[in-house]
Amino acid sequence: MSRLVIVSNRVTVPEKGGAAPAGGLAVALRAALEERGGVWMGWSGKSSGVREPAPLDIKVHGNITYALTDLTKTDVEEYYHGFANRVLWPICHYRLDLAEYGRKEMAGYFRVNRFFAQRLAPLIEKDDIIWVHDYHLIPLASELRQMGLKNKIGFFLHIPWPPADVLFTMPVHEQIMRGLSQYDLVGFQTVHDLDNFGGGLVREGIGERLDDNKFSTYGRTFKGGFYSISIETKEFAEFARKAASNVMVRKARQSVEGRNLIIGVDRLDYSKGITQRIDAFERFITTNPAHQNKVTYLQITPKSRSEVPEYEQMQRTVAEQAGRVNGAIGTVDWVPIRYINRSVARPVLAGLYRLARIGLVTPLRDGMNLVAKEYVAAQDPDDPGVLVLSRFAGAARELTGALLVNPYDIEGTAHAIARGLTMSLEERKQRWEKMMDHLLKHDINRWCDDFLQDLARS
Ligand code: ADQ
Repeated sequence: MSRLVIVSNRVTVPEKGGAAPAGGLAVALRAALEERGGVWMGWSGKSSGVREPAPLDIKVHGNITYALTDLTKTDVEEYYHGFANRVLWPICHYRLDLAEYGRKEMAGYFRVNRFFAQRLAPLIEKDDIIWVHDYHLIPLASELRQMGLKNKIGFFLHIPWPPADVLFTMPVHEQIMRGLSQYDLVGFQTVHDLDNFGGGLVREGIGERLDDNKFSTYGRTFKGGFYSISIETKEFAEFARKAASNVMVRKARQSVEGRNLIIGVDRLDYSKGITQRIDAFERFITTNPAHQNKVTYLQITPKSRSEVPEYEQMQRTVAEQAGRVNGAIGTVDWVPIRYINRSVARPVLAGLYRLARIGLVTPLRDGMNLVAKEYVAAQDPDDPGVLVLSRFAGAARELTGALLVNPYDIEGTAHAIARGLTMSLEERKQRWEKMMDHLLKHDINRWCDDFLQDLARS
């Protein structure tokens, strides 16, 4: 079996003493690396003012070598905050209005990708398979090919891929498409993203879609595919089952005694539809007064990307909105919305999901959305809750037992909340079982194996 080299913007290096890492993705990628032996390379998260960066920080754990590089402050500003998070992220989430094109940032993005390639190349052996993750590193293969590398290189995009009309508003769209053509396998979350990619190529006359999801463009033929990312279903269900004895979960349960809990869990990001969701909750209460004082909506939202102005603005907007709604519909003995800006340990999160009668997952656009899958996995099989899910999350294509909503339709989402709270046990079980069966068969390990098998065959 070939050695595996994974490259992603950030790397989760295990803590000293082997403490469990945060998410299922890190566990699965590490398992794949352990099995084959290999390297995981990425940015250390540190930045310095000097032009000449320190040598790679190498850490070896068992079969895995972690290789971390620092970046300069300018690199981080241009490549990460500038192009990745202020151009590619909004464009891929269909938010043309938020994209900020700056030549400096675009050049910084390509420069840092070249720098990554220069640092990575000496670590690569002839038969290694290379797996690059996400929108930060699209041009990496192209840089590696220019350095003469012939290895198999695969790419997986964790976020949506937009249709041509949206993508081509980006001044450097052609370099981005050309960058993707240098991989042997380009993986998307859903068939919809894959079709957007293929459609864009054909419509602009820069490539052809051949049989079996092969594409031919810029003098190369490569394979496309869709691989819906998932979670460590069994382990997460086990966390949730055991969480009943956790102190924080017990406290949470006592504090909502006699009320139904609705839960929302998202990074603070405009793509997650949090403001629309709060509006929908308010509408639900004002149009269903019988539920007043009978529900608590818990929104757990750690801050993210605060250096980007749109995110900083959003922190204020959501906090003000939650306060306004609590003021408008709350009573002396009832705070309708509990809004928390912190991360929660994974086992506690599993326990909170299980307490909630409704999981409210309503992104305006999302590559997949793992919260939806975690909510399902955490439910009590004898008394499962209801998932209210945006039809614009990749997960909606698989989680067909959810109540699907259009998150822009505030009344429709309010109606789904009401329907979820009054759904019979029989219907809840039937919907949940269908989703849980699917998640047990399609877990994160299967996602990882499917991608790597196709890459090896490509
Ligand atoms: P994200 O946009 O970060 O991921 P998501 O898929 O929901 O979105 O993953 C978030 C993860 O963070 C979940 O595992 C969740 O449990 C965790 N999380 C969120 N809030 C938390 C909190 N307060 N405390 C602890 N944990 C918290 C991107 C894409 C998604 C895609 C993933 C994986 O935007 O569409 O599903 O990558 O490919």
